[in-house]
Amino acid sequence: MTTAPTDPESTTRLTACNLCEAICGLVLTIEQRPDGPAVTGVRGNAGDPLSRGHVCPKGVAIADVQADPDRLRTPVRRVGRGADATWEEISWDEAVRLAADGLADTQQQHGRDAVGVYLGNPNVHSLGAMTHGVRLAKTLRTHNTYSATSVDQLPAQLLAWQLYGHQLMIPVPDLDRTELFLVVGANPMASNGSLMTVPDFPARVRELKARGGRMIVLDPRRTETAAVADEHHFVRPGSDAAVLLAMVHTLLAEDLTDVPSYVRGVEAVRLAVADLTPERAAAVSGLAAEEIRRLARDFAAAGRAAAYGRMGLSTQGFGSLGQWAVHLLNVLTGNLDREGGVMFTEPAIDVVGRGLVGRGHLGAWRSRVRGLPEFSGELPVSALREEITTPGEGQVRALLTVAGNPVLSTPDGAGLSRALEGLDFMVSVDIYLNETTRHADVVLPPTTALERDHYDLVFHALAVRNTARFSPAVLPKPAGSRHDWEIFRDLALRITGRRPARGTARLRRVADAAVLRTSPTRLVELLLLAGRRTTLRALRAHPEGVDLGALRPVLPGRLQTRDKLVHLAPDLVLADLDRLRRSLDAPQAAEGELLLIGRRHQRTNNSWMHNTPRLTRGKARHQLLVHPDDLAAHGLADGDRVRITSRVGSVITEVQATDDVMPGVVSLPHGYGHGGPGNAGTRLAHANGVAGVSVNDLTDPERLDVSGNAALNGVPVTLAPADAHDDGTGHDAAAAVTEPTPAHSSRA
Ligand SMILES: Nc1nc2c(c(=O)[nH]1)N[C@H]1C(S)=C(S)[C@@H](COP(=O)(O)OP(=O)(O)OC[C@H]3O[C@@H](n4cnc5c(=O)[nH]c(N)nc54)[C@H](O)[C@@H]3O)O[C@H]1N2
Ligand SMILES: Nc1nc2c(c(=O)[nH]1)N[C@H]1C(S)=C(S)[C@@H](COP(=O)(O)OP(=O)(O)OC[C@H]3O[C@@H](n4cnc5c(=O)[nH]c(N)nc54)[C@H](O)[C@@H]3O)O[C@H]1N2
Ligand code: SF4
Ligand SMILES: [Mo]
Repeated sequence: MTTAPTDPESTTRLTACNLCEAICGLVLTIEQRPDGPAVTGVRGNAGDPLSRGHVCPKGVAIADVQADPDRLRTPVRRVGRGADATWEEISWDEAVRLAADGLADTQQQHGRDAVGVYLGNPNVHSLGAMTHGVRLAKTLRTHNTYSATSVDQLPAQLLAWQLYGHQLMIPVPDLDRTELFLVVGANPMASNGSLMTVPDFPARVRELKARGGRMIVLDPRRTETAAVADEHHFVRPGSDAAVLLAMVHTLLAEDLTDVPSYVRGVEAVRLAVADLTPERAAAVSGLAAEEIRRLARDFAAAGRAAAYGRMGLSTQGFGSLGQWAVHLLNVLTGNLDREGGVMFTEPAIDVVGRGLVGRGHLGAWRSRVRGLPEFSGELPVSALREEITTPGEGQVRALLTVAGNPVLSTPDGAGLSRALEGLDFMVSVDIYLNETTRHADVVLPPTTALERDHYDLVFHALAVRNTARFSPAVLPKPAGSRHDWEIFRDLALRITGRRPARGTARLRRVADAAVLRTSPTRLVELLLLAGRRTTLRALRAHPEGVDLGALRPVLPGRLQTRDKLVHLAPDLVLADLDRLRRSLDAPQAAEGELLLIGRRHQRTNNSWMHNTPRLTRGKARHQLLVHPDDLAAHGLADGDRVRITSRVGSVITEVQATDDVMPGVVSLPHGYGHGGPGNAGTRLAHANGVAGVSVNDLTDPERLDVSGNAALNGVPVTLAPADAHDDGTGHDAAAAVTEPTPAHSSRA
């Protein structure tokens, strides 16, 4: 839609924000300038049926990313290494040749697994990455495929597959109709929701309260979400599974259940949680046994209740058991597939029902060094470093990263950074030079989100309401640029073109090439036709989005299990209960240790929007939050510099005193630790003094959930005043090269 505003040189265009899972509709003001079009205004679109006008500071900063002079617009090749590296602009043809041949040569010489792939978070927010990037990764046919999934929502996918038969069949809280919203380890007031697309969470919570509903938050920190909740309870990091299973224990003991006929396994659950009493949970969590019982009774009595657990519940030592317990609470109280409970979406493009994404599989192969199982084609990213540094057949010698910054976002990032130095070859598809991509031999930057068409294949499928929206590119494709899907196409075609193929393999290659050459927009058009809910033509006529209605009960019909039953007691989680029982008897932290957790802020986006003027201004937010009692016990005061040490590493930063964290718990934000040579993409964070340190220089690749997900939260650390020799960069040179001491494997 183009309107004619008063200024003839400026137009407004509708688009969608692809920065987080809220997928807000935006109204952009675009001015024609001598050097090309510029985004001069970003507003929320009140006409969007899902986001209803919401926009946040990150969404506004999308204009900064577009205008950023440090953003890559041309492929670059690295000359030299480390601090001496320089970057040379090269042509697209040369970049594609260099990248594809480097990967293909490595596979030819050392086998397929010698190339590793890491797919970062923005892939799920790009249509072209979903339609074509995934194909490129498959083309490489390597077992060494990794993604941000295993530092994020892996337990949620694993449990969805086990219970409902498909890894993306994840029930969404029916927030607009629930009466009791139980939030465990999530901070949607800052994150805008995750695995729950709820644009304008603040307004939706106000509506929940206005209709007499309640929100209850369990979190070791009094977060922005806790601050607006009716109840907030501190829980010790990593103790949620014990608390939630004790709630399940109470439901079963007091006969507060209402289980649908298509559910199997209730008796196995009863047996499994028989000894997991509120008293035992109280001892490890800090939440009183009577409170745990009351929470269970309130949840059962609410009629319409939704339990929801996110990052803080997934990325800890018992992530899968915690997610399982959340499902149990919903299913046992009859809140699965109930209005106001947790429900499944019916998106216009049904990635689940149409099998566009596979159901899931586990353990089809294992990582070479540690023997960790794959899930749905991916190995846990906590294993990536050792797969690069451990010699032998199948060693990763070349790496492709796409839209990811694992040096800042995965455990022992500093160690991974050193490992990347040792690769024979590395390619990154990314719009910035940063802590990860600066190690690449060649970086291929795609067009920006505003320069390409978008249809959200993932987040409509996780939204609190069924809607569909197609956003045509709002800015012209710059001359000589390439869309991400074109980069994936060109790399894939060149890599396969070098492999000999005869007979059926040859036919398959021709068919694959035809799909690779089809644009994402055309694929969306075909998928919409097949889904029969709406058409691309209808969506083009309504760029604000089309409402397809509130969520509806769809079970058991929509279950993806072969027998159309919900399997409530999978062996996988039952087998992990003994580990939980052992943890109930052992202290989580040794004498003098504190438990480290992460956090997000409304004005940051993982590791990568730290070069926008809008988001790097103002108060610093990178400090370590510490309870005043713990500060006093360490002889520290607010604002002091402190050395934080874990098994894996050591960093130095300032402390901030606050009783918003529970005693014994400290918090560092994730996605910080910028600066250093070659990181043009985070230059401003450094310049403005808000670079901070990386929490993932402290997190431990040995601490895993049973799913293989990293236990990023609840990391034991010690604090000490930083002495005069500390260099102040936050990256202590001596600590960085110290080899880690052996893991306390019992603790993870
Ligand atoms: N300790 C700790 N660690 C965490 C977390 C935590 O809470 N605590 N959170 C975890 C979570 S939830 C996640 S999702 C991960 C994120 O981990 P990653 O996905 O590895 O990291 P991001 O910071 O999202 O980096 C995104 C990269 O994509 C690039 N990029 C941005 N837009 C585009 C684009 O359009 N195309 C391309 N090709 N590239 C683009 C950016 O420049 C950046 O390099 O971090 C995880 N790590
Ligand atoms: N502004 C902003 N929004 C974002 C992002 C961002 O970087 N910035 N990232 C996006 C991404 S990729 C994701 S995955 C989502 C994540 O969305 P959320 O999960 O809502 O976000 P987090 O802030 O990571 O919330 C995790 C919470 O868990 C708590 N926690 C930590 N350990 C434990 C524990 O052991 N038990 C319990 N009960 N709680 C614990 C933390 O204190 C924190 O409040 O946010 C998305 N939205
Ligand atoms: S909440 Fe903010 S970052 Fe997320 S989609 Fe909306 S505007 Fe974008
Ligand atoms: Mo994430």
